[in-house]
Amino acid sequence: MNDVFSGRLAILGLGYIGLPTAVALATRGIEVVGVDVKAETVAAISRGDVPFVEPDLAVGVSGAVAMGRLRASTETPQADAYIIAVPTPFNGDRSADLSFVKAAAEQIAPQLRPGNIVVLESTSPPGTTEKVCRWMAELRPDLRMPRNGANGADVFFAHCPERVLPGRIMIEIITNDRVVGGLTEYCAEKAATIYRVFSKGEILLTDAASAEMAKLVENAYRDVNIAFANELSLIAEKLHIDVWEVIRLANRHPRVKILSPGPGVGGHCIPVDPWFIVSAAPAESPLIRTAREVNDRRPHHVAEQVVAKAVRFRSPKIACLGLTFKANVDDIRESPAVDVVALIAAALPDTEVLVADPYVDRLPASLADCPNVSLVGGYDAVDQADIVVLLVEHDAFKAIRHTHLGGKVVYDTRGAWR
Ligand code: SAJ
Repeated sequence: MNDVFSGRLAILGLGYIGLPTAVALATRGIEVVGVDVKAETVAAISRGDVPFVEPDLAVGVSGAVAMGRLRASTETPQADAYIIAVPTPFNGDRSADLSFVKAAAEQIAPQLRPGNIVVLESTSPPGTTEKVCRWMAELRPDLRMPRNGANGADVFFAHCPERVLPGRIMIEIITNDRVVGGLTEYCAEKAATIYRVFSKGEILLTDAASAEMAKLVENAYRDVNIAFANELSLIAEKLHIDVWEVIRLANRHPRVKILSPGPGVGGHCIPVDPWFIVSAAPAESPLIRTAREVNDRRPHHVAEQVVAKAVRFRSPKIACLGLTFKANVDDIRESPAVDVVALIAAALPDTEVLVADPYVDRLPASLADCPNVSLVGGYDAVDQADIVVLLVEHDAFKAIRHTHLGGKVVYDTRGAWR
């Protein structure tokens, strides 16, 4: 069967994934209601505005709202299908905090009717889609829930992890292959009808736990590979070898593709998801755990290197270029650059730290309280500084000419000025 969904769809969570998904569906004719607990997010989207920067998203939101296909609300309406796209942070013990998923399930439950589809998109440990079904079953004993081998469920549950890259979301949401894991085969087939509305990638049907695990594994794979690059950078420093040159040469082997060292691994996914695997099977995952530890240690190492350079000056000024978690996005969630700045400022309380980032117009709370940290323009920061630390390779920073950096101590953590 190759059916395509038509009807009304509610998306719970209008963040980096929920909102682009809402736009992808609405601009292809689906009536979408976006639901968010934040009243200001709902108000912004209702005006056709976007609460965060992502290329091509703003035009999609304003178009979908103007066409009357997308509206936002703080209340969960009745719909034919529901997509849950809320955050899944981790708890103190690094297990997954499913409280937002549970709250979403509790909001949907009273609205459920026979024939509805419920898709969990939030990154979740294996077994979570099953849990969502159980939570809803408790609240709605009148509905038949899907069981393998049994026919005739009233509601169909599946997990379809998002896999888009921030900065390329509106492209990748259409072109990437999608994994759709159902609680039963029929559930997967029903959920796939939603993704056929807008996806040009292949839709791969599987069971829910495999889909959940595949997503975690994708990000753990990347984390382990970045950790390898970061470890190489430490080894090269010790041996006085240029790590970028070594990687450039090694990558000319047809089966070698080493990633780039940097000041650490940020964002909401890669530093979080591997812990869900480690907490589910701790004894079996020493490599994944170690990779996390190697990457988490990076901001400390970078800060220590900067401090070691600074003590050679009497009263140096340090420019830190970049605060976001990666290049050309405005997202500072779990950003290692923020940590590096905070660590330098704390280690050198009498030293002025000038921070610049074209995507950030206000210091985050963790830096706003540091009396020796201020936010200035990129060229101002460079001009005034004795030490220039490149933390994020935004295009605007890559364009800074070498002549501008002359006479300064330069620490390029991204290899962007080579
Ligand atoms: N980084 C490095 N060196 C590299 C590559 C990245 O230090 O060679 C750093 C970045 O600077 C950043 C972090 O790693 O701090 C993560 O950046 P990223 O671009 O690798 O990934 P994200 O977090 O933007 O998006 C990832 C993607 N996952 C994979 O590529 C396997 C994306 O496809 C997922 O949808 C997303 O996580 C998610 O939501 O899970």
